[in-house]
Amino acid sequence: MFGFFRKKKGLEEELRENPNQPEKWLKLAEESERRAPEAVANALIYSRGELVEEAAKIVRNLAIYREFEPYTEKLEKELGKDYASFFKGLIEEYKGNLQKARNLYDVARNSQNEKLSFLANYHIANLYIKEGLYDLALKALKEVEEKVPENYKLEFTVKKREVEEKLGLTGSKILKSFKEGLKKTRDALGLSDFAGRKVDESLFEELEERLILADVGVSTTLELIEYLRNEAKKRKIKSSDQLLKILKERLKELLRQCNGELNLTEKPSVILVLGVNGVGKTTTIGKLAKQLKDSGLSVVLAAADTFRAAAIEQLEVWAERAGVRIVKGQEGTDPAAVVFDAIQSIKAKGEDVLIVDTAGRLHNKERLMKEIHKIKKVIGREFPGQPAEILLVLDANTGQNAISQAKAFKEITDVTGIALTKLDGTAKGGIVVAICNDLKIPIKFVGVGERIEDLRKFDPEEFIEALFSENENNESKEGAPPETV
Ligand SMILES: Nc1nc2c(ncn2[C@@H]2O[C@H](COP(=O)(O)OP(=O)(O)O)[C@@H](O)[C@H]2O)c(=O)[nH]1
Ligand SMILES: [Mg+2]
Repeated sequence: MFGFFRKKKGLEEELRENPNQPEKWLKLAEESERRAPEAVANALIYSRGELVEEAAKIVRNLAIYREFEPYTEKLEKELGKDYASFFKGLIEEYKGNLQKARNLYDVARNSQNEKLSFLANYHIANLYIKEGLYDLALKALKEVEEKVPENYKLEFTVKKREVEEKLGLTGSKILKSFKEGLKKTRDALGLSDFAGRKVDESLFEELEERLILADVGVSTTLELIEYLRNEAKKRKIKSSDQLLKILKERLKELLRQCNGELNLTEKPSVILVLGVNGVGKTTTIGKLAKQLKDSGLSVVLAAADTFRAAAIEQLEVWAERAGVRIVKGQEGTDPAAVVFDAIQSIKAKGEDVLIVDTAGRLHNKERLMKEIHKIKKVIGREFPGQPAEILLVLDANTGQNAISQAKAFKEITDVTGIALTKLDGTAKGGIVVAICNDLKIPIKFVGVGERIEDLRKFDPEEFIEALFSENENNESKEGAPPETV
């Protein structure tokens, strides 16, 4: 303990005496959030730009974009326009000025330094993704595919796969089942009943009822209706079709705040999966393992739900289906010990991702809290900064109860994302909106069935489109090959 503090103080002193130690500046940036902006700039300058990937990662991970801004001038003076432009680009992207960011990255992509040129290109691809220009994104990603630095490999592979999925190059079958899966919620909402009506008090009342029926939640529903009333008055809306359009846009806007990507920036990355019994943790882990594996990553599962032998066996079945390695212990073993073993074996084999299954006995909160904290401590000790993801699994069928569960888990630990399962066949799909609005936790995945391919990255746009789409009577025919013309 004391040794640690001495070491930290020593680092700052050492750098004061001899600042020409770029790696140590990086270390300081990681240790002291307050000094991070200055330390990152110095790491870059003293390494003559060699540490650009590491520096960019710290600026992103610590979200020190704004604090870093004053240092871009110094970068320009010391390292030239290329480097300064890249970091200015990061800052503009963060502020949402995408066009400005792209112009800045464009300057940096011509740099002589391969790493800087890669990063600039990679960020340009990211901008295309943000703007929904997936074909351009894929082209940009392919251009730099040969030059991906080691510590970007994970992120790069996942990103490329996502873009390919968006372009329908993979997984188009899954897209269909997502829309099918939401059928009951769509029926509960019954938005098609509102078509072609005039906007009056009874319309608002009925709409309110339907939203609550679909589990959008009382407070969120009231907010939405209030918003619609105001907009209707302000924009003099007369027809229900226009009103529904406004509702749709509003819902998309709301859900966009909860859009989040799986954080896999480090190698290895650890994903800790939490949630009460029966919500679908093990199933979700199996599906996720398969997806990550298909995108080229090596994945290991840790069976830290040691409460029941069946739970371990079940994870084994999923590991086999996904074709990934599993680390397990006997029933009743200390879960943290299983995690420790998994970590040791990953260190030895150099694998990419560890997913930890846990037991979710929320009725014994004290004990669960202890267990989770112990697991987290073991992970953090071996892999500093991990787990990168604490994924909470919630069952859409439980409706408003899912919200209480999330609140209980939030009290126990930080939750970085939600996987919402069983959206297929539930009429309570509106819970997505309630979760987003009430909890403000990113929804990273939705489960739409029991098969290994039935896990989707949550996409607000797609979700709302599916809710508002018409039910097709010939849905079953959709899978048939297209008729030739
Ligand atoms: N329909 C449907 N069932 C699911 C989904 N995810 C999980 N399940 C089912 O939910 C049940 C409990 O899942 P399990 O993974 O064992 O939950 P755990 O106790 O949290 O690990 C199993 O029967 C799964 O097949 C989903 O997205 N859709
Ligand atoms: Mg389980």
